[in-house]
Amino acid sequence: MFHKVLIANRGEIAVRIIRACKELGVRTIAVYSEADRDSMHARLADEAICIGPAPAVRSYLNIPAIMAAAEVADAEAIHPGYGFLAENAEFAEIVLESGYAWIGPPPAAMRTMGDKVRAKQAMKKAGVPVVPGSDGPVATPDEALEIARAIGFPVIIKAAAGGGGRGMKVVRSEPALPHAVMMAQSEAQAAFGDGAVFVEKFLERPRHIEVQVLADRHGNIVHLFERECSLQRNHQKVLEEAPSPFLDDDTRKRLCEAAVAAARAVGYENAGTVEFLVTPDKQFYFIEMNTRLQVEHPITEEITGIDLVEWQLRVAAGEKLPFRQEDIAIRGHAMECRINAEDPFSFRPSPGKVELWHAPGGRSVRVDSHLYTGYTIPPHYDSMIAKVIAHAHNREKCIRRMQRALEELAVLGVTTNVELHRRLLANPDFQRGEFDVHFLERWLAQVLGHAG
Ligand code: MV4
Repeated sequence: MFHKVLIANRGEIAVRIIRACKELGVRTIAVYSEADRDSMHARLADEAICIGPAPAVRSYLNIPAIMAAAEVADAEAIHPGYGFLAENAEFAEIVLESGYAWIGPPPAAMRTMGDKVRAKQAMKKAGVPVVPGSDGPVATPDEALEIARAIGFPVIIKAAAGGGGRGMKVVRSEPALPHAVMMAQSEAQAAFGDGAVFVEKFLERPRHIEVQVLADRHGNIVHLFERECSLQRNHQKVLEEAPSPFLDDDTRKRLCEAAVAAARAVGYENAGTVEFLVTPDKQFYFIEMNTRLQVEHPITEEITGIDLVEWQLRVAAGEKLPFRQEDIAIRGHAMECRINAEDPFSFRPSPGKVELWHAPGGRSVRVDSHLYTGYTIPPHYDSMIAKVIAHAHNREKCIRRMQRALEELAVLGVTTNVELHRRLLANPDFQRGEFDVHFLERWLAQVLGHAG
């Protein structure tokens, strides 16, 4: 195992990784921006190095500053967490070429999956179902029209360099297509420096279900079952659960096996997530792979009993996975509520001083957070301040446990979205497990419509 790991991140995920390192007897190096001098991650690590001013481009995205910190502190390996540089293949290459271990997948796998067109082609070749559409990028509106006529409207135009919902356009009729293609191309060029776009059938009312995979350097790849991530707003997940209340055992098995095939096709190593859209008739289609640890990884840890960050470190150090697929089972149900410092209905960020922080506790309640009473939430980064995770024998008990946990939670001084979670947990459609990727926004429009 490594002796010393640098964590190139902040907030709750830096704290989560530091905790895993400590439990493995690994020394930790935190990096922090000038806005994060008093942050929990800088305090908990064995060493902490300031890497620049508050704006992320000058600190958490500043590759030379992070590499200098690794050199000065004599790091052996670098864990990128999520966001920031986590899916930057160039950063991973620099880390490896500088002689450090990269606690993440091979850069080549990151590159393939980062290009949504190449990813889709690789998946098709591997026999993983993909959404019908163009086989590669479409060069002209006429080419897009030909494909759209063949697959039928509605279609969706996506940027090859996009992902996570960025750079998408839904087109419902023929006359609207040429303009949408040109707009999508110029927007993709401006946003990503790559104007390539592709066309696929727009699936109505799908669910977003993703599969956690874990792979070592010796060719062993396992899945850790799925997470139901349909409850999102503006492509930001709000509440996630595992397993999905929608899947039957047969669909689950085929979905999870497809995820392992996806990982194998790109030579994947470390932890990763394969995202699928699942239609109301339970057809599933690969959409993208996230080549990093995800925010919602704890719900998978709760239902499988496997510590994902521990295994990220172990496989990056060359260890073999000691469990086979048959050894991994789903135990009960888990849910995560993302607690953000924001107005619950306008969603405007609410940074500032936390006058009181009281985390819930008790049986099978986990809180992953970097907050403490007296901490000032800086305005420069994302607004997530805590993840409340509940685990129980079944979904109904899990909802009750989460409701109980949120009743205990107290945050004073800043506005949070806790009330949104309370209302969502009480919603009959949610309680029956009946929702798709558009549910939350539809419901919010309804709730806000009545309020206004
Ligand atoms: C789609 C889709 C329907 N059909 N692709 C959004 C995030 C990214 N990972 C993929 N996304 C979608 N891809 C096809 N072929 C629906 C979504 C989608 C969505 C689309 C429009 C508005 C809101 C959405 C919320 C979640 C997913």
